[in-house]
Amino acid sequence: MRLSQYFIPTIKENPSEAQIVSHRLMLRAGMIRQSSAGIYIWLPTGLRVLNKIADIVREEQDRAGANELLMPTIQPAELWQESGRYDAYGKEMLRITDRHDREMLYGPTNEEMITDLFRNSIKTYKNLPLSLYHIQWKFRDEVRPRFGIMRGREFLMKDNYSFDLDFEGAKASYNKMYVAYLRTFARLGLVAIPVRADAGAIGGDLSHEFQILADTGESTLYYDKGIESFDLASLTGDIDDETVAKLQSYYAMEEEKHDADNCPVPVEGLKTAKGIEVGHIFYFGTKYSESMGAKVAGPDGKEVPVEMGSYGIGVSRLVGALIEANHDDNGIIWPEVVAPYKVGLINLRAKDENCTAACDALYNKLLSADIEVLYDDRDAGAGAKFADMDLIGLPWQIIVGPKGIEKGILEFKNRRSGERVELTENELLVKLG
Ligand code: P5A
Repeated sequence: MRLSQYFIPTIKENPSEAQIVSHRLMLRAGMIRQSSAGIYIWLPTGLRVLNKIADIVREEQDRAGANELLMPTIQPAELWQESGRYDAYGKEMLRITDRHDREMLYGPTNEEMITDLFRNSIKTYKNLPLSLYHIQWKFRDEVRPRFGIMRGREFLMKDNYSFDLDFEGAKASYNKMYVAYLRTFARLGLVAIPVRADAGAIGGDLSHEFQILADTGESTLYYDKGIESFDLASLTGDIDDETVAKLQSYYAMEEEKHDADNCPVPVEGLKTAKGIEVGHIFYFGTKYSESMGAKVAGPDGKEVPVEMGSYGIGVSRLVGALIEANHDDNGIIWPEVVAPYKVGLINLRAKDENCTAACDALYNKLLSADIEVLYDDRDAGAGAKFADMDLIGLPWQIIVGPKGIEKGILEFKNRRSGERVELTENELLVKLG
């Protein structure tokens, strides 16, 4: 993409409404714009990152044997009246009436709708276990939307739902998702600590939150130092049951549930930190299947309510969490796997015909090699171009000026380390390939 044609309204000054660094940088780097409180427009750069995160989430869901489908954002109130949550959900639910005066709502989550789909489609244990998910916008009328997309009212969630015949099956499905989550966050280069959690409004018996450590996090955590020996950011390979059991045996709890007097870990073995909740998984048994009559016939022919779990990842929140974990004073530093483009090409002298011809040729070569490149072809000063490129945070920069062209070399900069090396074009293409 040529910057001269790209819609990326960057901002020089710090926006006064932004309290945390990720919100500030997302506004400054032209990734999002607020439409109304807690509701955002995703601009091209923000959308590219959002889609890349969603792709990684999707790959790990598919690897775990889950089926992707897409449920609507608007749901009928009846389903929620059946489960008993229509009143319980309170003001956080955005309620809508259609032209026939039917009560509808903008879905804050999809347990009811998926249970309805299940009861209309599956009748026997022979079709189990079953795992269904979608990546869809949700709406929760949060009391205090804040920190940009981190706590939005409209946000993108991956939500998965598992169906099993019995508790053992449900536990296995739960652990499968637990592993998928470890892998997903590790692929994003994040340390996400699985924390034992209250099931809250979703209801249930077993639940973990996945928390990214960050000073700006909204939760305070207490956890066994031993967890650090797991190298969570590298857990991308096969993760066996033993590792899962070991990790789950470690103490990790949110402040509200942490009881210092009865904590199994001595104070010196305990760490405390702030966290951002990027995922939350629940086993809740027959809570919805019972109230909504989702039953399957078991091997003995007897009908039983199906055992369920639900598993959420805050896809849009992850954009903010990734920036909290990857930035410096100059801007964002994208990990390669989610970077909006892999490399930025800076033409230092757009008015110079030779320089522009060389940059254009290199740009085309990069495109032919399928390397995602953002080309700063604008007629602007070098300082402004460097500042913008650092702010946007692409992992690599190629800096091309008339002097280098004479010598047949290009400058290649690593955004994270700041290291600059001089390379020939071939060397550079090999490095990026
Ligand atoms: C699990 C999937 C659920 O809704 N039902 C379906 C269960 N869980 S949850 O914890 O309430 O939400 C899952 C994840 O969504 C993100 N999230 C948000 N992101 C941005 N803004 C919000 N207002 C918001 N609320 C929830 C979190 O990452 C959470 O873990």
